[in-house]
Amino acid sequence: MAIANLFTRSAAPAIVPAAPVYGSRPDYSSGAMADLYAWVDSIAELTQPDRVHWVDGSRSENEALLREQVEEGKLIKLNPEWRPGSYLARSHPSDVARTEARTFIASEREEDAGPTNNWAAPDEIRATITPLFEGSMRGRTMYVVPFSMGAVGGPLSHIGVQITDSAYAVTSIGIMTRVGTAVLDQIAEGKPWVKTVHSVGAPLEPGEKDVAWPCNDEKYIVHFPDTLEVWSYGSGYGGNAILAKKCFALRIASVIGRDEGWLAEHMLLIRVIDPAGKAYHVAAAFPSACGKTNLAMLRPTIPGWRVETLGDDIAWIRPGEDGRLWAINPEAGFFGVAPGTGESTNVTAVETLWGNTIFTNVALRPDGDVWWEGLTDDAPAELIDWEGNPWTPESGRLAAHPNSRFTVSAGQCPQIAPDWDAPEGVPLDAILFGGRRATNVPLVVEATDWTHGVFIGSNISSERTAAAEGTVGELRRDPFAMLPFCGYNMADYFSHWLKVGQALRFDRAPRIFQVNWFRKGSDGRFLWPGFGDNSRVIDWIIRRVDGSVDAVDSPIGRLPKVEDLNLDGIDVPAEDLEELFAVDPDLWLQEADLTEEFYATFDGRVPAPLQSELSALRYRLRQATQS
Ligand code: OXD
Ligand code: MN
Repeated sequence: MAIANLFTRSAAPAIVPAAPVYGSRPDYSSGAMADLYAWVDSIAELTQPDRVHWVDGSRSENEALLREQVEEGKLIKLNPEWRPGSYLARSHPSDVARTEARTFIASEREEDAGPTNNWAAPDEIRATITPLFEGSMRGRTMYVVPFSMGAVGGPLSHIGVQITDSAYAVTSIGIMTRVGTAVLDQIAEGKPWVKTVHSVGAPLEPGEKDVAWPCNDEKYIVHFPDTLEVWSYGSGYGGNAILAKKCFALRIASVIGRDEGWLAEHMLLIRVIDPAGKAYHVAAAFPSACGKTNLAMLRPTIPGWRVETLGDDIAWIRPGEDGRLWAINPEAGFFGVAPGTGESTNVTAVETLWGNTIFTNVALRPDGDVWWEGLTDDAPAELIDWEGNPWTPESGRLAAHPNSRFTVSAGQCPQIAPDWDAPEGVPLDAILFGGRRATNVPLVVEATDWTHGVFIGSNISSERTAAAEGTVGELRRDPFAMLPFCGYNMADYFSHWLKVGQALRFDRAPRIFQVNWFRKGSDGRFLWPGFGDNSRVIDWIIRRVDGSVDAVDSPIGRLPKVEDLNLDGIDVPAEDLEELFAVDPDLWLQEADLTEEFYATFDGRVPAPLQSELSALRYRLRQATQS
């Protein structure tokens, strides 16, 4: 098999002094690089691409890849007058979200994957997927993409290499991570790296014309935590194809974190600055498509408060020698949900997306810009919908897919913290757990201590959204918002959280809170305005951290005194406030029964301190029913 480089076919004439061939294999002599070369050769041997391209992360390379995708009809270049440097991709209609049912944890022992993951025996699943990868890149280019999660060389950072046959994935990884030869230098120095392989599973016969979004009906997203590998087949969707993100930075990294004493979390990261100029750091876990990006880019509606964005989806968190928890955002960009992102809901995101953005499955305007539901109050009179069909407001269907996305560099966010990529990260003051709950869960409740906070985290449940396949609206348990992302047994993960807490100084551990912006009244109306007004909840949280405000004990944790919430300038009727904080002991006893059922699925592996939190909760609730 001939493996040439992408641009060798147009190689410069011999009289031009030899310049490095674009996309060629960089020459290192270290033994560690020999391992990388051998691995790349073995994948090329298996997948049989026409060309191998080593990605150097340069601007000119990125531009060439984008240009090529436009020429091939895989990207539509948006009108530079409205959206410079930006593109629209339209996926195959069947490849629009993470495929949790096709996502596997192939740990040696089944109990290490646990009941919340699809487990597969490593040998068996290798035997199943290897034939799928055989020749899967025929007719295509195989890209080798070295990437770093976290600043290259940082103490909390980790590196990996993704092999992929999707240029769309390469250009997306270029936004979402730090790609380039600096990472190869690290590999050459012997730094461990994670191996990730991705194929869209659509080989081309000689002369066969490619389609706009190649993919395969058969999909496998397989993680091998014992050998730190990911193999993804059949999907081009970001969550399945940008392997540095969910696959590595959450599923594999959670396993590395378990073994090394740190946490890989599905959390945004912000710096909150109070009117006196004092800064606090908050991490918050919410299930997919529940407003994480909105909170990450919060514009407080209360005067004097500011928020700086540090990350919108993933945080790597490690106990420091000072007894505090330190966190970084390992990513370099945002892969956010477009619908619902608008001037009134997240003006910061709208400003971030001014250009240099890859949009996927949003609608196209006649003037060559993009649109999605919620960007503006009124829809344009005509659009091309996400499937490429003419659309008008009368069409009676959505113009953008509900899980349509933008991919954009973090550095483009107007309120990004100046030190957002500082290698050592930031010390955490508070951790929030949230979900989308129409009933029962108050606007905010504070855990009494770390163990109670872990108990709350283990009990998060939320109404399903479009970020993954499944029935939207259905209530599902999503502990720590990590249900689809924890790479090992969730009960062991609960124990790990307890253990990390023990490594902290008790007076320096972040305080833990549960929040719910989505509670509805009996008439089906949202009780809380949400968005920028969530700063009022953050304000109370910060004042709790500071010890400047009291709370009221309730059976489920500490609630604000309503008079301590800053409600200046908004009109939330007293009855709504009462409903927002109502705790119905009978309904909570039913929640406790569901917790018991959930814990029982782990065959006795849930740590005893959480079982005893459950008993204590029931005791307090029963007392409350009697009073
Ligand atoms: C995401 C997700 O894309 O959680 O961030 O699905
Ligand atoms: Mn996410």
